[in-house]
Parts: sequence; structure tokens; C-alpha cells
Amino acid sequence: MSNRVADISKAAQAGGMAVALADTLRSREGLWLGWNGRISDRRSEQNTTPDISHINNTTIATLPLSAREHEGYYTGYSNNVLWPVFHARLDIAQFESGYFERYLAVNRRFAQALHPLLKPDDTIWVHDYHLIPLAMELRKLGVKNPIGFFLHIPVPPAQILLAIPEHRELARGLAAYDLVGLQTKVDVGNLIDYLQDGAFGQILKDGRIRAFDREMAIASFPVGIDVEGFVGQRARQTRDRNPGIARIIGVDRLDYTKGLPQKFRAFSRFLAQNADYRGKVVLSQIAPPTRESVSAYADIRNELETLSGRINGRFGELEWVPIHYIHRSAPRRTLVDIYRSSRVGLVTPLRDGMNLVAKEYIAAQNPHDPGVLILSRFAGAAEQLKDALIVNPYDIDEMAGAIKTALEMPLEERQEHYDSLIDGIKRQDTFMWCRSFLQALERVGRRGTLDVPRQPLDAARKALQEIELARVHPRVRPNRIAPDPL
Ligand code: GDG
Repeated sequence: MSNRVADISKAAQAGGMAVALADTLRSREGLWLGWNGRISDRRSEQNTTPDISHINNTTIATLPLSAREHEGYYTGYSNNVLWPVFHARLDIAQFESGYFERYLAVNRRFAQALHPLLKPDDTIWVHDYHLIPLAMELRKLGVKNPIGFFLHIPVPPAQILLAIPEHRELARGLAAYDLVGLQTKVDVGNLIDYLQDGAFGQILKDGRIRAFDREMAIASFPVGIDVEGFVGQRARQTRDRNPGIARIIGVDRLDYTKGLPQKFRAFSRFLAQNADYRGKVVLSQIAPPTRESVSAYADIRNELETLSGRINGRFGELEWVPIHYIHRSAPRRTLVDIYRSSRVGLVTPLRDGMNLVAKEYIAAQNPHDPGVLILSRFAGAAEQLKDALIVNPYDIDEMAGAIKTALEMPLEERQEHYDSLIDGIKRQDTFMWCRSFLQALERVGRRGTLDVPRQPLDAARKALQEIELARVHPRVRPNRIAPDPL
């Protein structure tokens, strides 16, 4: 179950999760239910009979949303409350009355649509923040099957979650799952902390959590990519059009969580501090539009257009434009070449569940002459990719310093970083993610037990300390200068 159902016949174009799920569904019989992306009239609010189609072993079941449901469940509660709060942006969350009721109602309708299609030995896997209450609604209908939940976005510290007016209802919803999967150990620590403080949960001896009279396991399953599949779709060998110019690449949905203004400012600071690099380096930022119905997305778009214009106006010359800002989606098969021909991958979200772009950038590199990844310490990927140049995306000087370090890193050092990074990315790939989650869910569903760390809060603390240690890269020391006008 997920909010949107991807076209699995085109999964290779649709990104990590769709590819992983499509592969899992190919190897076992399955059914995928969710919204079909269409908005219909009020009558659809009563509709619990999905449209059914079949692709090989997989049944695809979809339902439309009414305009009222789309506004309350999708734009409202999911994207104006849960998305900002889980990314620690309480300042832009819109806690409006009515959103939660419609969020719950859509979850109830999806549960009613799924219920008659279920078989007694089915395992149910629910994806992401749109569908937190789904298991609770299924349990109300008498469903006893193992139900697992995977959250693709990060979990913020308890104090932030407590600001959601309906946090207890959401916690009750989570407790209806047998297994809750999160991206990182830090997320696991934050959720357990919150369940203890805000929902009176208890850690049991076997590491599971007891809350609302139910027991659930909480563990991290870091999402990976399909390395071979991604690199294999490479469209063509591009010649370097500007051999004298080094490219820094950014690929992020245009979202306020991705730290794009800070990235642009850091590049500007780098150019201000390193005049000898002017004319020799460009930042290409691909930022396709998303969720344009949400007003915070229009604000970030305006901010970026102004910033890139200012920076290009300040430093640009007739034959050199420092920032290439592209507000369109690039075809997926061209991404490998774009990443591979870039000296630096600049992935600096303010907060991110995992961040697959960081892994794709490394996967696409030429092992004999790899580029360097600069990665935000606040991306979930930082828990695994500690051999990247780890930076604090709020520290513009540190990022400017990291850009210089990356551009000047000797080949041998680049290869060392790459070898260690690609190894982890290949080991913890998308297939391992799917397999390990489903195996854990089946085990916990059958026996009620799971090998989760007995001391999850200690594991989370250790993970945070290790990231902080990785950040203090000896050569990324800020070279502070007078304040920059940008
Ligand atoms: C959520 C969580 C978590 C991007 N621009 C283009 C394009 N993309 C592709 C990338 C990558 C995917 O979209 C983006 O994945 P991310 O992980 O970076 O970020 P979110 O979209 O925010 O994803 C995130 C993820 O779920 C999985 O659990 O990692 O933390 O927020 O595959 O390559 N693809 C094409 N053109 C573009 O312009 N074709």
C-alpha cells in the first residue's frame, strides 16, 4: 500500500522505491493498492471498489480521490502538516481543523477497499506518512495478518512531534503495526524517545515497544538503490563539452527541505573566496517542480530564482555562467552521465530521510577517476556514507571549504573514498532493503519476536556521535572572511 501506485511496467524511470517494489512483486505474487493520481467528484468518497488491472503476477488496485479528500488528506494533512513537522519545520506547518478528519477518512476508505481482497496468509506492507492510520483501520475490520510500515522521511526529536495536535492518535495508529521500519538508527531513537514521553510506551526486554496495549518492533532498514539497474540504463557516452570547466552537480526535487538556498550561497561564498576558480567551475542544479499546490513551494522557487540571478549577475561573464539552474525534470537515463561527468556531487539537504541522489552519484562514478561527494550530516545517508565529505548545511563557510577540498582532492584519496562508499552502496542495495524488511515482518508476525538492538537509544546516540566525528574533516576548516552580501 502506498499513496500513489507507480506504473511498474515503467518502474525503471520512476526511482528507487518503485524499482525495489516492482522487483519484489515480480518474484512473489502481490497486490499494490493506492491512489490513481486522479481527482474525481464527491461520489468517489463512498467508493471502496478499486479499479483492478494485472501486470504479470501483480494485481494493481487503484482509487481516485475527491477534491475535498485531495485538499484535506493529501495537500493538507500529509504535505502541510506531516511533511514539514517530520522535517523539523514547525514554522511552516499548517495545523488546520478538518485536515486530520479527512486524512483519517481516506485511510479508512483505503482499508475498506483492501479488506475484501486480502487472503489469510498475506503480508501487508504500508508505505510512508500518508498512511500511518491504515493498520489501525484494518485491525478494526478484524484483519489479523502481519502488517508492517515503512517511513521514508525522517523522525524528528520528541519535542517536535509533540507539537502535532493529533500526535496521540498517530502514535495509536503506529502501534497497530507489527513492525515499523525507519531509515536510520537516529530515527529509531527519536521515535522510541517520543513513544516513551508522549504515548507512555515502554521498551520491553526483547527490544520491542509496548504502547496502547500492543507490541511493535521498531528497527532501521536504510533504503538503497539498484546499482546495476541504475548504471545499466546509461543512455550514451557524453563527451565533456567543456573540458576546462569542472562541474558540481545537484539533483533535488524543488523542496524547502533540500537546502537549495544554502547550497547556492555556499557556492557564491566559494567564488568570493577563490577568485582563481572563476570561469573554471559551474554549479548545475536540476530541481524539478513538485507539490506546486502547496504555497511553501512557490516561496522557495522565487527565492532560488532571485538568488541564482544575483549570483550569476555578480560573478558571471559573457562566456561563463556560474550557476545553471534548471527547474525541469531530466530524463532518468541521462542522469548517470550527468553525475559521472561532474567532479563534485553536492547533496546538502537540511533534513532528509535517506537521499538516494547521494547513492546514485557514487554509483555513476568512473572507478579510475571518481568525483567527490559532499553530503549533509542531516541526510539519513550520512549514517552509512561516512567517507563522503560530511558537512553541516547551515554552515556556509564549511560548505564553501568543502567545495575547495573536493575540487583539489588528489586522485588516490578520491579513489579511497570512492572504494569505501561504493562497497557500502552495493551491499545495502534496494533488494537487500526489501528482503530484510519483509523477512523481519514475517518473523515478527509469526513469532512476535525480532532481533532488534536491546539498547536502541544507545545505538542512536552512537550513530549521531559517529556522524559528528566524520564531519570534522581535517581539511574542511572554514576560512572566515568579511560577511558576504548574499
Ligand atoms: C523520499 C525521501 C528518501 C530527482 N530529480 C530528477 C529525478 N530525481 C530522482 C532521483 C532519485 C529520486 O528522484 C529522489 O530521491 P531522494 O531520496 O533523493 O528524495 P525524495 O524524492 O525526497 O524521496 C528521501 C526517499 O523517499 C526513498 O526512501 O531517500 O529521504 O524524502 O532517484 O534520481 N529523476 C529524474 N529526473 C529528475 O530531474 N529522472
